[in-house]
Amino acid sequence: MLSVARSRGIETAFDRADQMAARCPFGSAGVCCRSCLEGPCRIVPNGNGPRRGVCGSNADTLVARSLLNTMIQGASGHAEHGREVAMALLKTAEGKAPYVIRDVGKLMQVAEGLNLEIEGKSINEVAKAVALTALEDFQKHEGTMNWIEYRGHKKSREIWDKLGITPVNAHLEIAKAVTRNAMGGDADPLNLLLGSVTMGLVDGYSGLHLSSDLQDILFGTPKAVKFNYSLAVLNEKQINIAVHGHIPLLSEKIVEWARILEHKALTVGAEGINIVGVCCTGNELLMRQGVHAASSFSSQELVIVTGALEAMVVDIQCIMPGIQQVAECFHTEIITTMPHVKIPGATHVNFEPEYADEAAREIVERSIRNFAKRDPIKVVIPTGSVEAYAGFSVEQLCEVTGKINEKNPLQPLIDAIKDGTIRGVAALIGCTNPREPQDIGNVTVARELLKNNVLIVTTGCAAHSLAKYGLMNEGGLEACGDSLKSLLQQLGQHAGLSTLPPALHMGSCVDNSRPLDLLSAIADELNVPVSSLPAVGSCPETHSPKALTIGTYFIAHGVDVHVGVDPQVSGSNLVTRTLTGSREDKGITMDGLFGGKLIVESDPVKAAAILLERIDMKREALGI
Ligand code: CUV
Repeated sequence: MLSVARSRGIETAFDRADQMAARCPFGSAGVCCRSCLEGPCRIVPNGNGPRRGVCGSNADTLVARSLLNTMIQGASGHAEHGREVAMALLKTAEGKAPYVIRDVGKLMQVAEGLNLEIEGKSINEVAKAVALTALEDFQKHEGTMNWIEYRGHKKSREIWDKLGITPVNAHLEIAKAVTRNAMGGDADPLNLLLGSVTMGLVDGYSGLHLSSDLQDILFGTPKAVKFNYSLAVLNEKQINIAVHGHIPLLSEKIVEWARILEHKALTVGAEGINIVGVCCTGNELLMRQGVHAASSFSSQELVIVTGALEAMVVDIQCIMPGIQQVAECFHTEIITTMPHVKIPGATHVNFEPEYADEAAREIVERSIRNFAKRDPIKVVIPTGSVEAYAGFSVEQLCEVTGKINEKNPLQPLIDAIKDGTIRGVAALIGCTNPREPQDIGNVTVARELLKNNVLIVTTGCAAHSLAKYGLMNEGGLEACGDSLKSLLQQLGQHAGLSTLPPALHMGSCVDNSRPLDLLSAIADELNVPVSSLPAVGSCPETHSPKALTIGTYFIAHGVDVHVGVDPQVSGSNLVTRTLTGSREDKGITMDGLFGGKLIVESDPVKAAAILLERIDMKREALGI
């Protein structure tokens, strides 16, 4: 599709990435600062030129501040996601929004986990109490975030409390981080790095855990489901609507309204309405509804280049403004839906949970009307989509393993880890990045680990890569080492499938709560901290600050995290050493504090080798 775009003179992110080839050395090293009007300052820590900014900040301070800045962005995005969903749950419980509670069991389980009274209460009363408890995590001024009390692993929590970095409420912590990062604020690089860890925890608990829990309550906890991946999921004969972004509140409704209005599609000569997913909104829908996925982040513009897309509906995050320029070459209508996320030239259909039905209906009707404007000569849809299985929530996994050990569903996994059938667990997460060859890093790390019997769980656009390259269906078993392969086959039979797929798709970026829930449960069974487990995270192709914040949340639990893209901290030896150093090294390191560290390696084969080494190191320390 890239060559189709180029042959038609349509510019995409891949072309712009080429034009941007020379990276700014100051920005890359994290040593430029635009925090005040004394600057902008850029310093040269090891060469000829100024070694401090006008205010006296040195490279360590600048690099730590610029990292914290990235973390603030990441944490804010996910916290806002959580808050939006909490508001939607509240309005649903109050009968003001047209959603229903699809998973009452999960609602009760979450309410109990939050120590809420459920005896004698109606579903809506419990849902309201859960929503208000969630919203407290953006309001309270003392104590600890409710979701950390509920979901945080006790042994990790002790470390955070001792360091004084446990968040009180998301908005308070974000405001504090912005303040400490401003000119004249915090200048201590180590203190700033601890501030980054707090952002990781804000992201993890007010963003990831809170969102996954509440979305499961509203839309159902994911179960094994089949979907197809690639641009070939667009259907030439149907009205195609792509849903893109992150929050599934509106897109769930669009799926509903597409079914209701299917008959209208026939009146304009289409054979039906086909919803396809892009990025994490796509992940949300495929996990719960089996909606086909068309594209990850990098190639989002190429969905439009097919010429067969009637509308691309976007909510928040990871939406390239470039989609509008591409859409103007076709009949595709870009529809923004959030008041704080608009694109010049795009149509805006405002979304509020109260008016979800009206918004979804308008969007589907607009798409139906756009079908008449499609130019058949411009339509190019690649062929050959890949079948994939997803929906592996912790609940779904335990349902499968519970068939082997009903009393203790995790035991079969723990036994497999202990006896080496599973050498370790890796969460393959994060994005694709137009500056990197798409999917190669994600797929290579996964294949290297699978070959070595590492169980892969995956989320986000990394999951798109693995689905596209066949690692979510039976054929992908050839990538696995022998012991992992037979375990997946054995478990699959209990799930009523011929095998579990090599890569277990756990959902969107906010669903990075799920791998951590799995690890926490295993750690509890073994009575060890999460940091003792032979588990790692890998983010080979990230572009997003959110992925770095998620990585930090993993590190705060003592899980090593690999990043394949330069995190822009090389301007400070102190910051680099603190993040990437080992516990045996001199000075303070993340590994020493939390038991997990950052691994920066752009070569995916080398990265996998390092991850295996760390897995083996943790196995040895555990005595398994
Ligand atoms: Ni949140 S953050 S590109 S869509 S995973 Fe995809 Fe996932 Fe990264 Fe964005």
